[in-house]
Amino acid sequence: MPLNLTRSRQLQQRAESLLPGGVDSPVRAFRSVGGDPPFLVRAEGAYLYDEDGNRYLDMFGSWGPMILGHAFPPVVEAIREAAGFSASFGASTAAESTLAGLVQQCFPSLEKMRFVNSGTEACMTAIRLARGFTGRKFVIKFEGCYHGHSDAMLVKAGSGVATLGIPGSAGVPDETVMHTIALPYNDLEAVRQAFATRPREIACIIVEPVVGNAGTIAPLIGYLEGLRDIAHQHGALLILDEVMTGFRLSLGGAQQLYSIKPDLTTLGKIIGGGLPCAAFGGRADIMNHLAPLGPVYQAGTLSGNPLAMAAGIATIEHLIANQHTIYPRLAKTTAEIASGVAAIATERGIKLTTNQVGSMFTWFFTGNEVFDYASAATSDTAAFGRFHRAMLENGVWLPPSQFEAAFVSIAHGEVEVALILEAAGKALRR
Ligand code: HOZ
Repeated sequence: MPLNLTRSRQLQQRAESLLPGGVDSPVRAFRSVGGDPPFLVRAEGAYLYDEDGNRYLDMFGSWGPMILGHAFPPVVEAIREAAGFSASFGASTAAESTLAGLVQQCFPSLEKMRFVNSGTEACMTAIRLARGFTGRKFVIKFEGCYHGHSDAMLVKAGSGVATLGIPGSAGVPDETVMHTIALPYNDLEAVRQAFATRPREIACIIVEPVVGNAGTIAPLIGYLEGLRDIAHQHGALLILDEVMTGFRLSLGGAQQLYSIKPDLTTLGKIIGGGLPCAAFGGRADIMNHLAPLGPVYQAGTLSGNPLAMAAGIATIEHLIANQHTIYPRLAKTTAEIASGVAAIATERGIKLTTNQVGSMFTWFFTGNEVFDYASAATSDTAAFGRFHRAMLENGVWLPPSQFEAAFVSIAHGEVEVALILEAAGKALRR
């Protein structure tokens, strides 16, 4: 039965007259999966509710932040309390150091850090800092990895750029990306060659340690260690972009899971408990190059915003206190969902490759193993689009792109696993 989305369509018309594409971020427009997005009015736990009264099981978690589920009471309470004291000061507060202390407890490699408002800002500034610290210009990134929408990173990017099937972005002059080197993920030889071609010119390697923005792709054994070793042999820095993986794959993110100590790390999403917040940090000698201590400039009126700090503190305190139950449970629930649907596909002769790391996963509509962007791109995106639309009609909201990870929260349990398997049983057709 098609969903009744009458009010959503009215709201979309108004939105389209005021906002380009009716959205504030391109992938929300559902262009690559066909159909139009329901307009949401509230969410609780693992469920989203739209303006027409439809309910959906949330499998994208606001693109990652909602690890505790929606409207988690301690987070709601913390935001409420902070709001009563003012939404913004633009001056220092104790909460910034409280959150920084909690982050450092989880990520010991962040000897110092700075809070910003988005993953884009965190990555853009971490790269500027790496360039300022090393005095070098070139940056290595990987195809299908997405580090926000700063000019230098819009080269062979994942997320919405891959979703829309475009090479980069108009408005980015060639001169701005001439120092960005894009290489295939999981290929150390390509990295060695890049350093051999440009010895002493490469400032840093930035990588999603587990890719989420081309769909979920895990690093091959030894890959992350290899990146660190090659970078360090050549006097370059390793930046782990843990905007998605931080606090998600383990309390200490991918760097804890894979025992890799980067020079710099970027964090976002979960760190703000759903409010706009991100951070970058790492070695103190590098971070001390930031203004006002050093010559690398960065600033932000709303950085360290008190509401975002409060939501982040409440979220991370809960994760720390319950880490030994939360992370194993998340991985178990995710495995049940990911492999349960994969089994249905196999039974029906549908080619599906399932990649899962902790509570991130992707069903790629391909028979090939997916280990880099080129292999992810062998997916049948039209088949994914049909699956997405059918799942939505059956009450399950997947990320609206083949090239985005799905996320599970602590609000997902046995009932939700059963619900998604039932929906997939109806949606998966040859
Ligand atoms: N980093 C987010 C997921 N790839 C972006 C979400 C969006 O594009 O709206």
